[in-house]
Amino acid sequence: MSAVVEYMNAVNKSLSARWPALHVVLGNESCDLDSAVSAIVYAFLLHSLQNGEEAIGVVPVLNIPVADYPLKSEVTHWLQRHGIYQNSLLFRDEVNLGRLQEGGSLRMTLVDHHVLPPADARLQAAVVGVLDHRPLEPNAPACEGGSVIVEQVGSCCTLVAEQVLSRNPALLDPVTASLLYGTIILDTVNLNPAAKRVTPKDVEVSTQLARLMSPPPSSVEVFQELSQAKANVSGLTCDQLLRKDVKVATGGGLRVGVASVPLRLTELLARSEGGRSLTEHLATRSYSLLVLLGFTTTQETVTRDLAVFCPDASLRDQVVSQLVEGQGGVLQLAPLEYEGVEGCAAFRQGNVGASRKMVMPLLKAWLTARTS
Ligand SMILES: [Mn+2]
Repeated sequence: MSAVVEYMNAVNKSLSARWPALHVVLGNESCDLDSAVSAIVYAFLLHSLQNGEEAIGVVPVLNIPVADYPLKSEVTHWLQRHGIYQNSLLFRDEVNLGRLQEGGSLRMTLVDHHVLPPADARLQAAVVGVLDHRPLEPNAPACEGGSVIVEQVGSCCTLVAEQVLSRNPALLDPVTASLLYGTIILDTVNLNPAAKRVTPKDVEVSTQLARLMSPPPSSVEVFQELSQAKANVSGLTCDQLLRKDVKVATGGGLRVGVASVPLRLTELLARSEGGRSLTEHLATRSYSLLVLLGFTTTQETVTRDLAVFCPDASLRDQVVSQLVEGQGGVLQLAPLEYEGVEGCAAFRQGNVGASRKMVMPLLKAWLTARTS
């Protein structure tokens, strides 16, 4: 068994053994593949560098509630493929960081971000290290005496790999190397300069990692496998699909959920139990209405659909006419034939270039106009 898998299997045990103190390595709240793999491998490195007398457990924490883990389909896929299963992972709602900190028994290293969100600001005092690949924010809190490594490269995993290579290269067995390698390939769109993510260091480090794997990986295949896993929503329920990628617009006393789903909307609505899951979703999230944006892409074609779900007919008609007519009918909406769901108006969107970035301003303009 790979050492990184053994380490991860021990993570839960180390917690249940009640370490007097914890050193948590925390990724950002999107919990994308970069955050998850960076947290795991960097925690593994820090753990390996401790001397035996120090009674502190170093553990990676995935910065989402455990219930959201199935939504991160490329993360679940890549970790499972390397022998790391959900039961050896620690999620944000499974460990009380606030209480640990109050007891003075928390240290934190932030990976793939370097500023805690406002809700976590009180944890700042516990931060002893940062490893991030985005430009340093001007208002970033100083981490005095801590280990701060911030460098703009395509993937935080490039920086993690560089640290492992220089501080404890023996950790890089084929499994650990592959975990990092795949993440760098996904983040840099297969090291493609046209995508404007990749830097010379990403290329250099991923080449070094590839040498540690046998047979040598095909970066094209790795990229395809991870992109497909990311788009794979076959196992998700309607409710999970609606939570996967959602933005909220508010105004005029209304709260509008705008959910993007990688499916034809006819397929989503078919999974909605005749609209029951939409009604429940509206209630649990306190939305006044839901706008659903469906999209599919193949090599040749892109499809986009749009639907407005709102039990209140007059409100629904208002938002529908705004979306149909707004900005000279830019979205090119035409009614969609489908098995009806009550309270739902669905359209095929002729303008397939118009993503949520174009829909949101239309909605916001409508919400603002309601206020005045
Ligand atoms: Mn990242």
